[in-house]
Amino acid sequence: MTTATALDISAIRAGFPILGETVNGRPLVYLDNAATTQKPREVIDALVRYYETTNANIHRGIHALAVRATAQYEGVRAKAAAYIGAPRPDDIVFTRNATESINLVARAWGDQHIHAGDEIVLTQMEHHSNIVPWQLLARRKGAHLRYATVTDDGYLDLDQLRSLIGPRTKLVAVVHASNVLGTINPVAEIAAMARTVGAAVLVDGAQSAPHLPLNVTDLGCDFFAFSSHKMLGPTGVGVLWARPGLLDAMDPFLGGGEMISIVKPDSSTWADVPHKFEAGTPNIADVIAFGAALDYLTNLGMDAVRAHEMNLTAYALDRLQTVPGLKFHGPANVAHRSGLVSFELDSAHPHDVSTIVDAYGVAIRAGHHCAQLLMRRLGVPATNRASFSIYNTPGEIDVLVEALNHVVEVFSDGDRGTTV
Ligand code: C6P
Repeated sequence: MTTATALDISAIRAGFPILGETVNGRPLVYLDNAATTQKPREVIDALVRYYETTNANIHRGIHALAVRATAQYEGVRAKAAAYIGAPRPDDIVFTRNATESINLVARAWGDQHIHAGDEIVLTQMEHHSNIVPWQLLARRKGAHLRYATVTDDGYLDLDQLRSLIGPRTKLVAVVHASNVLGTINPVAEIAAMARTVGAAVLVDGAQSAPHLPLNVTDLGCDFFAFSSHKMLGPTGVGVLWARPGLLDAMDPFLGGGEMISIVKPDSSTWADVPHKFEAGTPNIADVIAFGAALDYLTNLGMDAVRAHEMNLTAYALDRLQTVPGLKFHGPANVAHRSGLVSFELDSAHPHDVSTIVDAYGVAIRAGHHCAQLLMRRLGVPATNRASFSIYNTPGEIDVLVEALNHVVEVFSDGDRGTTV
């Protein structure tokens, strides 16, 4: 393990109230951060402060609280833009989650631009959120889906991907960091391939926005989708960024209050972007608390976050290999992977593994991780997954390894039935 880390992990941990919890009589070891992260005091306080001092509907009232709430909400739009290196806050739309952001594009952009016979290129490592909306669109339009394959060592096969992109390709939709393999895909290179045929590029950033320094302009994509709850913020807030000009040209996704300019009996005109895409009262409180999460990560510095999580991943890969019968998935090179490790034990089903390590206070995920195409490619029904955040420590990985060794003991013939 490399030692350089700029983060003061003890101080960070002290600011996450939930990390003081015990589970099954043991200190909580929370290693399910790819599912959702825990929240720092700053985010929890921002949520409470909003309801105690500010609560009002936004963009509607001219009273003081409405003005205050509107300013705070719109301030987060600017913070979200800055966080991903986007030039204009108005290209940020708040949604409920990354899933809704992708569905918004499939409806509002896809219905306009995808026609019968067109092709949408996806990859075998996509989360269902970046597959099913395109299946629905393809079915509506008579379009076709093409899948880039994954190599045995956990990378996208870029030559095969290139061979899929042709004159019929209208969209390439790709995950930035896989939620199963951890693989960080070369999005800028893929976007350049798409450009050669004039195809649009959507990046699912749900697992990269929490972990990597980002610049959407450098990535060269048209759409970038991510979720607040995976990056220390509250649930119920997603972000869609679109390249300047794209949102203006798109039809609305949902209709209702606040997204209109003029309503007549048979037709309406739309508000300017981004409000055209935020129908109804949005999730004001959680967006404002998401602003505190963005401040928190920005203050830590995403280079330091990335360095810490790379160290943890390198340590985890090293230590997990000492567990008898354990196989992990994804690239061996930590520079190409984000902060998670999926693995299986040859002696036990992932759900049993997860249950037994829970007795040690360790939270890991078991299942197909909403990536059934990838499970099929890996030839497994499910995996276990340990995923890291800024507050995790090598000592916590040691507890996981101790618990996994116990699983191996429990499922080995001589020692069946051992309890924790
Ligand atoms: N992955 C996981 O445990 P939502 O649910 O909309 O916030 O995020 C969806 C999503 C999209 N893309 C990727 C790559 C993801 O990992 C996720 C969410 C969680 O892996 C829940 S299945």
